[in-house]
Order: sequence, then C-alpha cells, then structure tokens
Amino acid sequence: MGKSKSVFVTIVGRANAGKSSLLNKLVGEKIAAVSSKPQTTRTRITGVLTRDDIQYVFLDTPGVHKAHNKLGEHMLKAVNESVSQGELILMMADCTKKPNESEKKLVQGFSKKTKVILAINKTDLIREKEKLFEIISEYSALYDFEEVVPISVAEDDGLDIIMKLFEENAAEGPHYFPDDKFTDQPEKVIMAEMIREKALLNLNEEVPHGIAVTIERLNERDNREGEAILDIDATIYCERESHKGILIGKGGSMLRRIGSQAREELEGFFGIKVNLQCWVKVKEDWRNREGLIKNFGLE
Ligand SMILES: Nc1nc2c(ncn2[C@@H]2O[C@H](COP(=O)(O)OP(=O)(O)OP(=O)(O)O)[C@@H](O)[C@H]2O)c(=O)[nH]1
Ligand SMILES: [Mg+2]
Repeated sequence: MGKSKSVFVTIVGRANAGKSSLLNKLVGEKIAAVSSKPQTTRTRITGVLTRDDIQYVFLDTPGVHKAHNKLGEHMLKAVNESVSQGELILMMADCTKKPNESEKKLVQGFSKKTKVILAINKTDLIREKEKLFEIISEYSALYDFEEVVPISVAEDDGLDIIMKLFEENAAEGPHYFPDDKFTDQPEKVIMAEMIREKALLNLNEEVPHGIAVTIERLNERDNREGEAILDIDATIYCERESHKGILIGKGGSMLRRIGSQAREELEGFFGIKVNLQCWVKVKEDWRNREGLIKNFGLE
C-alpha cells in the first residue's frame, strides 16, 4: 500500500447533462436519482469511491438553470457554495447543446485558483465529429479549462480518462469516509429519492417538478414464512389538487405503477423484501414556501 490520498471533485453543469448518471457510474451504486426531466437533483449529494490508497469524493450538484421559484434559488445556492469550496471541478456539458446563459454565469463564478476539467457528455448521440469540435471550441472560448474530455456515460467512454485526471489531483491526506462507505445520504433520503425518480419517470409537464417525497415510517418484521420484510410508508406531495388526480391516476393506476417500480428498486438496493405504501397529499405552491422547503430537507 502507498500513502493515503484523497481528492474532492465537485460536479457541476447544466440541468440534464448527466451529472448524476456519472456519479452513479463512478461510485458503482445508484445513489442519485436520474431522469430525462431537467432539475432532477435538488441538493448536493456526496458519492465516495475508495480504490487502494486513494479516496475519491464526488459532490453531485443541481443543474444550473434560471430559477423560477424559491426552491430553484436554494438549488443554485447549493451549486455556488460547492463551487467556491471545491478543489477540483468537473463541469459537465451536453455535446448536443450549445452553452447557455446559466453555464456562462457558472464559469464566471469559478475562482482562478480552482482547476476545472470540462467533460462533454453524450458523445454517443453525435455522429459527425465536426459538430463535436464546434461545441468543444464554443466551450473553450468561455473558460480556460485544464482539460476538455469528450465522454459518454451511457457507453462508458472516456471515463477512464477523467478518473486518471482525478487521480493526478489526489493529495496526500486522510480518507474522510470509511473505505466501504459510498454516500453520505441517509437511508430515508435514498428511499424517498428512488420513489421521486419513479414519479419523474412516469409523469409529464408541470406535475413532476412539484413532487416531493417523505418517508413517514420504516419497520422491519418477519412475515408468517419467517422472511424479513421492510414496511415503508411514504407520502408523495404535489402542488395542486389537479396534480393529485394525475398522480393517483384512473382507479389508482398511476400511483400503483410508481409504487411497484419504486418497490422493485428498493428491494434490489437494500436487499430485502419491501412492502411500500404511498399516500398523496397536496401542499399548495410548496416550492415557494420556505418552511416547507426546509421540512423536505431541500434548504
Ligand atoms: N444518450 C445519453 N444519455 C445520457 C448520457 N448520460 C446521461 N444521459 C441521460 O441524460 C438524462 C439526464 O441525466 P441525469 O444524470 O439525471 O442529468 P443531471 O445532469 O444530473 O440532471 P439534473 O440533476 O437535472 O441537473 C437521463 O435521461 C440520462 O439517462 C449519455 O452519455 N448518453
Ligand atoms: Mg442530477
């Protein structure tokens, strides 16, 4: 064994670039919710990977966007705080999109002493190399990046290159987390996020953005066959009475679908049979109410 080393990598970028997908891939566990809807991630999520003597600590952050409510402002604050603390930043872009205003603002906030690597993701979606070069040069004009690396998280392409760059930036020092730990997310938060992810997957337009999930009760017991079962009671909050109807669906079909997809993932992750009960409640316009944002742990 060599000397103990660690490196902190803050992952930032536009919404939907694939930041959380990358976090999950690098850590090797599904710890962050992923969806095709922008603003999936709402708080900073820590993922940890310990390989031999090096501990990599990845900080996934909400995608930068133009905030339309108080929750959006909290999300951007989480990004700005993470950026100012970061030793090393991995900015993620989407090779099918040109830089937007939020990304321009983001790079302006980078401190001169922080190294920033740019990963241009989703190269699997682009056929002509010319297009990729165009995007690379547009981003390179925005900021003096240490390195620019085209990657595809979906196809596991280029991830070895960025890992190598992280490794080169590891500094001698203690491991900040136990070597077998892979996230700082409490169990209940992981559960709630799995349920929210399934809601995002199944709902459209305004409804998914106004969803919040809380875990009300957890209880482990043995069933009659002596098999361990985890009872989970969850509340899914939405913003309007009309959204509640959509969330429950015809004869409860939508809520059942979300519940059964979530249960399957929960069982796989926690390695135990799960009995999941989901309840739906309305909290009018909660994304603009500080008290509720705080209650949902999104402050
Ligand atoms: N084709 C393709 N899709 C990808 C790739 N990486 C991620 N995606 C998809 O892009 C979408 C967004 O992924 P996320 O990981 O949730 O993106 P994010 O940057 O964390 O988004 P926010 O949390 O909203 O900021 C999902 O549908 C992913 O499956 C990739 O390399 N190729
Ligand atoms: Mg995310």
